[in-house]
Amino acid sequence: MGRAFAYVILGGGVAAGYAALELVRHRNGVSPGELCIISDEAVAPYERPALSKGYLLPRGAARLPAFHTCVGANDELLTEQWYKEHGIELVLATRVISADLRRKTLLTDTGETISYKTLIVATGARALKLEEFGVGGSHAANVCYLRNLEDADKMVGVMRSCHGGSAVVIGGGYIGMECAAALVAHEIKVTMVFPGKHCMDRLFTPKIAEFYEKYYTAKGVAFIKGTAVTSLEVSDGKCNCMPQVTEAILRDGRRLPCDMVVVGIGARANTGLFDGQLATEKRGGIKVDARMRASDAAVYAVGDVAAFPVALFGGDLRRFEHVDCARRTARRAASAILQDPAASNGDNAKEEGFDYLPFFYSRVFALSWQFYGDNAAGDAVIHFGDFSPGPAAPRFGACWVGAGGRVGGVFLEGGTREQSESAASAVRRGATVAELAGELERRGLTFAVDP
Ligand code: FAD
Ligand code: NAD
Ligand code: ISD
Repeated sequence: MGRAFAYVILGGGVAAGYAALELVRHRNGVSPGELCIISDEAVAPYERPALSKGYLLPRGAARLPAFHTCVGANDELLTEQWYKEHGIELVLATRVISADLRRKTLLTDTGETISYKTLIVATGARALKLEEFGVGGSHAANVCYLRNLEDADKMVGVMRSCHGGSAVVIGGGYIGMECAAALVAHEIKVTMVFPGKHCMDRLFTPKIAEFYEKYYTAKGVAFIKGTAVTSLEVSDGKCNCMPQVTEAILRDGRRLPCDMVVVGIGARANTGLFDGQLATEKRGGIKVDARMRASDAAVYAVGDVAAFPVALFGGDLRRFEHVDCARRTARRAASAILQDPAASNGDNAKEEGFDYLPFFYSRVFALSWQFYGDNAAGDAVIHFGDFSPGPAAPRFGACWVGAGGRVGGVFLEGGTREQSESAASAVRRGATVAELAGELERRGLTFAVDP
């Protein structure tokens, strides 16, 4: 059996929702029956960031339908009903198991062949498993990953059963930091273990990390850095119980008894369906041009899975695992597919890349940070503001200095909307550090260069 569509979006996450809305809203639009979304998740696209924040709260937690896309961008809430009303075929709880780009067909795990004229690949990324690092135990009832709603439901259940107990968090990145905050809110004692010298080592400087580690320590979180969990002690699941982890064992032999484990050890782009069919980037994304078009002209890739040329970085190929990028690349591909002249990004789009300013953020406890630009820019980082752990509402930041003393990247903790706008604008226009300092000072953030 088979069905045919003009447009198929493969994947039903953030990028899928934003692409669908853009396709519907575009002045050339899509007609009912033309668009299909295939997702192995059981629900319509939603704002994934909610899973590690509002969803995990002990009280007043966020639940669907409140965080379907595109509410994260203060836009319309796309419920299943919305897809129905717009004649969009939402094929849920269905996994695509193979893709034949020559025939323009996708085969699903229900045995259906779905064909397309244009395919948007929005398969996102998957959480790396402990087993990929030689550690067993992911199957245990109290080991939690966090990528989708099912994972989040499991984590909520496990946290509720561990109130007053202890957790080991493996990994000191985004998932580790955000989940540790949620565990503290559930009154669970947390020990974080990761191999780096400090938390969030892909982005934070040691000085920024020191602030957050002190803040977490004051909340009762313990850090064990520069080492790894080499095995998990798993009970054998007697009496019809599921196996449970009882201890995490570190490389140096230390044993950490625990009631639950949360794992956040990185993600990999889901590109496997296209191995040998699409050009890929060496760090794992599907290579696309400034219009998000892949090496096969009928295929576009968006979100976590896409490595695209960034105009701001002279056309360097980059792949980001962040929601703002998913939203913008999705809209970009949708406009390009329907040939909106505005999507051409100017005459030099092909050469210079997509006009995109990288933006990352996180919210934990009462803290909230944003980052704009490139933290690989230049060598020098200037820290400013008050890094002492004392103030209830800390306000500080860091500026990565790029070529010619220009602002390459800016980090702000506790920044106001105006300060964030100054930061974003400084990176975008390549302002000097002095210009940024002046602007932030005028907007109430003292920019004192470190001694
Ligand atoms: P996804 O949203 O992951 O969607 C991919 C979809 O494709 C999923 O529905 C998946 O099930 C489906 N799929 C994959 N393969 C197949 C297949 N073969 N067949 C059918 N369906 C398939 N970013 C931020 O900037 N800020 C945050 O605060 C933030 N918080 C996050 C919190 C969590 C818990 C996680 C996991 C990520 C967070 N991110 C955050 C990252 C952000 O959510 C991702 O960058 C974004 O979701 C990427 O969108 P996407 O559509 O590319 O991928
Ligand atoms: P990450 O790359 O942010 O962090 C991985 C962490 O695991 C690092 O601290 C790393 O040192 C550590 N690590 C690597 N191998 C390890 C090992 N064998 N043992 C112990 N630690 C190990 O990845 P993540 O935190 O798992 O996040 C997964 C995805 O979710 C990413 O795409 C991320 O961007 C996304 N996410 C983003 C946000 C946000 O932007 N606020 C929030 C949550 C999740
Ligand atoms: O997607 C990301 C992310 O989370 C970062 O910290 O890109 C950056 C790079 O890893 C560093 O610029």
